[in-house]
Amino acid sequence: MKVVFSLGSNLGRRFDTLQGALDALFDAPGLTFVAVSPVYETDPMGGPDQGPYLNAVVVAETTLPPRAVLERAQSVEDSFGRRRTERWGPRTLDIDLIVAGDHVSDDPELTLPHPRAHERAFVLVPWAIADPAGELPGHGPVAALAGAVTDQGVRPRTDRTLQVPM
Ligand code: A4P
Ligand code: MG
Repeated sequence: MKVVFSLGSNLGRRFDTLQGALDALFDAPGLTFVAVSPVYETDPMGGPDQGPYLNAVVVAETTLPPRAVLERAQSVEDSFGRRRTERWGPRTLDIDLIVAGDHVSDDPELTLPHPRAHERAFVLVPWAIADPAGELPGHGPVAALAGAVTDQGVRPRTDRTLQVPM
C-alpha cells in the first residue's frame, strides 16, 4: 500500500527537524522509502498569528495497517518535542497522513484521505513533484489539484534539499 505524509515545521531549527523526522520515520521495519519532495517555505494557513513553515511531502510503501502508520508518525512528532496545545498553532513538527492506499475513513482519530489536503497548496504542490501520478481519492489527480491552488504563498527553497533516509 502506498502512503503519503505531509511534514511541517515552523518552530526551532525547521530544516533539521524535517530531516530528522524523515530519518526517524524509516528507522523501523514496515515502511519503505519511495520519494521525498523539495522543501517549500509556506505562509501559515489557519490558526493564530505564527511564523512561516517549512513543508515537504514523503511517499512510502508499507505493509502496516493505516493506524500503525499514524502511530509511527505520532511517535516521531513526540520525539521532536511536539506539544499538542493549540489546534493549528505553531509546532516544531507536524506529520499528517494524507492518504493510505485507497482507504477512506471519517474516524476523527484517523481521517483518510486527510480532510483538508485537497485545498492546501503546502501539501499538493510538493506532493505533485514527489509523485506526479499521485491521486487523492475522491478529488482526482494531484497534479491537477496542485495547479488549482495558487496564491497560497508556497515558495521552493532551492537552497535546502532533504537527503534520502538511510
Ligand atoms: N488525525 C485524524 N486524521 C489524521 C490524519 N490523516 N493524519 C487526528 C494525522 N492526524 C490525523 O492532530 C490532531 C488529531 O488529528 C490527532 O489526534 C490525530 O489522531 P494534531 O497533529 O495533534 O493537531 P494539529 O496538527 O494542530 O491539527 P490538525 O487537524 O492535524 O491540523 P492540520 O489541519 O494538519 O493543520 N500552514 C502551513 N503553511 N503549513 C503547515 O504545515 N499545518 C497546519 C496544521 C496548519 N497550517 C499550516 C500547516
Ligand atoms: Mg497534525
